[in-house]
Amino acid sequence: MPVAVVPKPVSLTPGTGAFVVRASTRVSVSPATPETTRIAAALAGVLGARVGSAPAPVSLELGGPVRLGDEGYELTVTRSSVQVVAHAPAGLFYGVQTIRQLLGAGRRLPAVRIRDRPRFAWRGAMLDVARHFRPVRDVKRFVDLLALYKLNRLHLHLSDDQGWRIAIATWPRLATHGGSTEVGGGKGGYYTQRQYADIVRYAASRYVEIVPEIDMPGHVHAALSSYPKLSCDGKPTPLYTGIDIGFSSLCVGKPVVYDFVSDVLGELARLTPGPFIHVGGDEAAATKPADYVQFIRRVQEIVASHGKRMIGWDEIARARLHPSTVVQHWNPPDRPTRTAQAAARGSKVIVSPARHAYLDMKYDASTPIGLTWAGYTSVRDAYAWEPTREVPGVGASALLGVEAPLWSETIGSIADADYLAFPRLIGIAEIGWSPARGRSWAEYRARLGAQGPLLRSLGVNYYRSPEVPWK
Ligand code: TNX
Repeated sequence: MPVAVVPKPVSLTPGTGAFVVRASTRVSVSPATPETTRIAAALAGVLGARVGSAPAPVSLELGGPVRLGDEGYELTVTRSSVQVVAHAPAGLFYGVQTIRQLLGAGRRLPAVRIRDRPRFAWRGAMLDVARHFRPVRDVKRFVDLLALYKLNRLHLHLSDDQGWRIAIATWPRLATHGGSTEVGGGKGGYYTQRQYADIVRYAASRYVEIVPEIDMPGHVHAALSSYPKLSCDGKPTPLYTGIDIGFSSLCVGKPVVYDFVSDVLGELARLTPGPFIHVGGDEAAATKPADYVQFIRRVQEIVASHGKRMIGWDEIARARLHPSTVVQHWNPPDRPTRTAQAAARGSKVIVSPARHAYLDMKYDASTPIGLTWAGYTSVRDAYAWEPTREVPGVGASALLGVEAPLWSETIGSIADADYLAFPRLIGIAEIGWSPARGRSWAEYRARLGAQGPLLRSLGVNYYRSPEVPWK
């Protein structure tokens, strides 16, 4: 297998020979803007080379054809040169990611010609930093791995029953009290607004947009413990460190709840340059159905009043949604949802089917961590599915893309997170990027196996699945 790129490019033609990177190799970029120069410097870092202004054997060039879109690129490697051409900087960036994979952990780039652009606009992953907190450095490292596989959205699940993870100036106890523990009783933690802004900037420089989620009206125990007036009985409660779901609710009839929602979402909207705010909305078993629908409609107006588009888990489709509201579909097929009705009224859909895309499911019975409620999810199960056939009534035109959530009830360390996310997340990345035609498990597993040296060189604790011929 000479050339193994994941996600699989739209077209790839192998050449003969290889370009060998030497200490004297130079990288040039044109036009040299601050943004393109940053991308060239990243490539130079990967090659152990330097950026020069003179024409060089390794070149990045804007001015490629419009049909490449914002994220597409063309890469040509010969024995004597490496050239990436794109229409926009993100395309140059993705060309560089392909070069990283071609190099693996070595110094030789096989001669090749690649033309490439993504299938879906939304190629995401989600980190649950609420059940177990992850410090900023872990989030940045995860962003780096997303970018390597051309994923472009990181959804941060910032609040849940067990913890509140973002400082809110107008409601300070959310973080200082609500963020002070986690599942299992560890010390938890939260991001200051400055740290959150740092994550947003770091991700943006890798073409990853941060999508913040505050989950409501359920999954709010940490908020109720911080501010008992948000609950219907108003009684103080201790923090919760177990893993049950569906027992907490904001008091949907209290006016103060909407002040809270607007203050929190307003601060988050100002900190988040991307257009989306995720409001959760899942598993609100402690909220009466009529209250739930009313609450979601009001929250939708509040999100709009802060200039953002709302996203929610598929339960939000029980309420009448604006066409600009996005539904994230997760429930298994045996549970009725109203995702298709929302799509028929114009809402776009992100698919995160629990049985394929939930990175927190065990691979098989021998997996030491993970949950099993959606079944075991092998590396193959996470790859061999087609997003346009996942939700009846939701076809290609309604799909924004795919996202893989990593819920963290059982994840106490970054090594655990790596183990569940990798290699399954790489398969989700390919589903989001590559054309459906030409994808097959038999062919993919060999390309995936070829990622081994690069993953090891990056210190990723991936699951050495026996399904994959690891190099
Ligand atoms: C369901 S998926 C949840 C989460 C859990 C997850 C565990 C969804 C929207 N809600 O609260 O963490 O299952 O797999």
